[in-house]
This record gives sequence, structure tokens and C-alpha cells, in this order.
Amino acid sequence: MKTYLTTSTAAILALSVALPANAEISERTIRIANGVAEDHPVGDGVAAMTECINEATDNAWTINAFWSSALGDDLQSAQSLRSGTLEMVVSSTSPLVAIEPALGVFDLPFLISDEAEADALLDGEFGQFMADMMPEHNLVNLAYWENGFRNLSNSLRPVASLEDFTGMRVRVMQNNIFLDTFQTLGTNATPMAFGEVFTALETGAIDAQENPYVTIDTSRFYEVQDFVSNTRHAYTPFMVLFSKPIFDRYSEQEQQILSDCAIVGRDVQREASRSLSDQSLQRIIDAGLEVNDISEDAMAEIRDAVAGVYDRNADSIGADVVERVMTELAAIRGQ
Ligand code: TK8
Repeated sequence: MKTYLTTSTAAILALSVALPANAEISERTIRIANGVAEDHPVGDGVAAMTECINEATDNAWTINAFWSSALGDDLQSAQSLRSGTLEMVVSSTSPLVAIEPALGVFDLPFLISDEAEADALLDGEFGQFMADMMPEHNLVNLAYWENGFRNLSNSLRPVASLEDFTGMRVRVMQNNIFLDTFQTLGTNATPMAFGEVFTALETGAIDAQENPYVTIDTSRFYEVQDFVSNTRHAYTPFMVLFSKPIFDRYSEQEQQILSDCAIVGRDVQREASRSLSDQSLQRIIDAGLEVNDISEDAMAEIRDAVAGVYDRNADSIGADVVERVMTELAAIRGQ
């Protein structure tokens, strides 16, 4: 990690040295909104991005990160970006379907099977294709960071088969595809903003939620849940979004610094996400939760049950987008 930072810092320095002495860098303040807690891997990504920006701008910019939905939830923050009243948000793609329905493609159950696939898809042509949809919504996607593979936690029982989902009151993200998936699995699914989940679990208004281990850990859901099941039913990317009205007022050099440093942050963030995942799982176990894997047979049954979600939501996502992701994934898988 250290070596990487040093290398990328050197690259940024080389970039600024090659340009006339910082003539195009003004003083800026960037507020970054986040739903997660500061000890989430997004914190590592923001720290690396900030360090990169400080070097590249010679400390001309002030970066203020806000955690745990302090500036509003993902969707509210993204709306603030669009109107130019907030600079940046690191948001799951899922709540953003309200802005760009095609982003729902990432919510299709069991679409991405491992991290290498996720990286190839998001950092390749398909990721660019999706990012190119954002400027028309007054948003600029600087990079894809990682939220990760989602797992179900609940207060009722281990989920080891399709039947175990039945009747469970599950919070889902505000997203029609997640809603369809969890209704199809037989749960009583309720869309809810992330910031309300802890209290809803604590008061028993809901039984269950689903998020990657690092989020279950850093948002302390283990305090109000008893079971975690390794469902890996979806991989959620984070978009590192910047306000286009504000971005457009930056010089080209400043825009380049933002893009480059978001990529520096990405690599640190993903690495932190992956190395923290096992530690988070261990903390969840140490907190006394029962964690279970699901047998291959039961998993096959669960996958079959939700297969229809693809066709039912192809129109809202865009059939061409679904086809494109499938083609790209087939290529990545060497099929
Ligand atoms: C954090 C969210 C969250 C997401 C969710 O802002 O809502 O469940 O997975 O981690 O983006």
C-alpha cells in the first residue's frame, strides 16, 4: 500500500511539474458525503485521495468528509450534487436508480461472481459506458470504489435454504430490483434509507438487512442482529460522484487532479475493503453472531428462484444495457 501511494504520488508530482507552476489551481473546498462510518474502507480511500490532492495542489484545497449520512442519505446527497450545492458523494449505485434507471443493472441478483470480475467490468468499457450516462444528470463519476458482496443478517434464524427467507421483514435499498428479488425470495421487503436501518433493527420494526461484512461491522449492525448468512446475492459498486456544475468551474488541471486522485483512492479503498472483509467477519463472530454458509444445492435453488428478476426488470434498466453487461461478463469469463 505504501509503495503504491509513493508511486502514485510521484506520478502526480510529475504531472504538476510538467505544467506551469500551479497557475491553474485555485483554493477550493470539497465536502464529501457518505452513508458509512469513518472506519469503513471508504475512510481509507478518502484519506488516500486527500493525500494525493494535497500533494498535487500544494495544499490549496480543503477536503471535508462527512460520515454516517450526516449530510443526508446517498440519494439526497446526489441530488445536492446535481443542483451544485454539494461537491462530492461516495454512493452505492442502487439508490441512484431514481436518477438513472440503467444503474439498476448492478442490482441484478448474482450478476458478478468475484472481485476480479467486478474490477474488469467496472474499470473497463462497461464501467465507462455507465459513467458516460451521468453528465446528463449533472453528475461526473470520477471512479468506481467498492461496497462489495452483500450478505444477509437477521435476528430470527440462520438462512440456509430458500424456505428460510419466508416472511422475514427485510430492509432493502430504495430500488425496485432489490425489492423484486427479496419479494421473490418470499420475504416481506421494505425499502428504507441506509441511515434508518440501525434503529429499525434495534426496535424490531424489521428483522433483517443485507450489506457487505465491512458495513455490518463498521455500522455496528452486529449489536442488533443474531445471524449472518453468506448469501453474496449482489456486488454493489460505489460511484465516486462529483457535482457537474461545480466540476465545470474547475480548470482542466484541477479536473485532472480530481480524476487521478479518485483513482489513487480507488486502489487503496478496494485493497482495504478486501483485507478488512475477513477481519470484519471475525469481529461479527466474536460479537456472538452465528454465521453460516449455504450449501451449493440450496444456493442453486435460490438462484433459480430469482432468475426471473432479470427479465422482469430488463425494460426499466434498458434491455440493451442488460445485454451489454452479459456480453461483457462472458468476455471477461473467457466464454
Ligand atoms: C452507504 C450505503 C450502504 C448501502 C445500503 O451510504 O444502503 O445498504 O449498501 O452501504 O451505500
